[in-house]
Amino acid sequence: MSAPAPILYSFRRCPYAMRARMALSASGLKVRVREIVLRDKPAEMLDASPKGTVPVLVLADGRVIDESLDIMHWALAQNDPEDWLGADAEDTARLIAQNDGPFKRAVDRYKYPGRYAAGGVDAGAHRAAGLEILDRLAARIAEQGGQFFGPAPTLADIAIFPFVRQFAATDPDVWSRDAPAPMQAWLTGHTASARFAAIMAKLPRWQAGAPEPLLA
Ligand SMILES: N[C@@H](CCC(=O)N[C@@H](CS)C(=O)NCC(=O)O)C(=O)O
Repeated sequence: MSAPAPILYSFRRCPYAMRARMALSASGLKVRVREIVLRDKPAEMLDASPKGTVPVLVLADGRVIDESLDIMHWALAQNDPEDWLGADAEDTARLIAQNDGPFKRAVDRYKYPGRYAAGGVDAGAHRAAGLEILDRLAARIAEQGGQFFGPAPTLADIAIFPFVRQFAATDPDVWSRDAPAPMQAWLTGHTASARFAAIMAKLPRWQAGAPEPLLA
């Protein structure tokens, strides 16, 4: 008998969980999804990973992978039919670090200025900081022919687009007016993909004993 499929604790709208689901889906591996809500995390998830962030992948042998990038690498190391790991690793890591650091910081403060500092922060300044990063990425995309490393997506594109989507959704009018055209086209390509639609399917909240749908 084959080992049971790994379990993914996930939250549909979390950009880190999205990128993990994208890589797991691309790898074609079977994964059982437990959709959680952040304000009421299941004890089973916290037992596996006490730090309490999604995504968390629990393997059949009990190993736990609780960082989204590690989940992406784990999945693609087993099966990478679209060669997402084919791009330069150092450059990939640099792009992702910029995203997960300064860009994510700008997105959070642009989107929720009231959550940071008493009296809030200046959303416009953080929007501008985000757009500055996007301008540089857009130049790269234009030069490379559509994605960060040539015409086909690689790990960096997939790891980053869920965060750019969040930035864009904060104010769609600003996005269509101010975001560089290559970036708009890049984002639309990713969010309009069949795989993205599949990994964004709405799932009922998991509770102990409830069925675990397989990731599409
Ligand atoms: N570095 C982590 C970050 C994951 C993360 O921060 N996820 C958020 C949701 S988008 C979370 O679970 N936050 C905990 C909470 O809100 O309680 C990763 O890449 O997996």
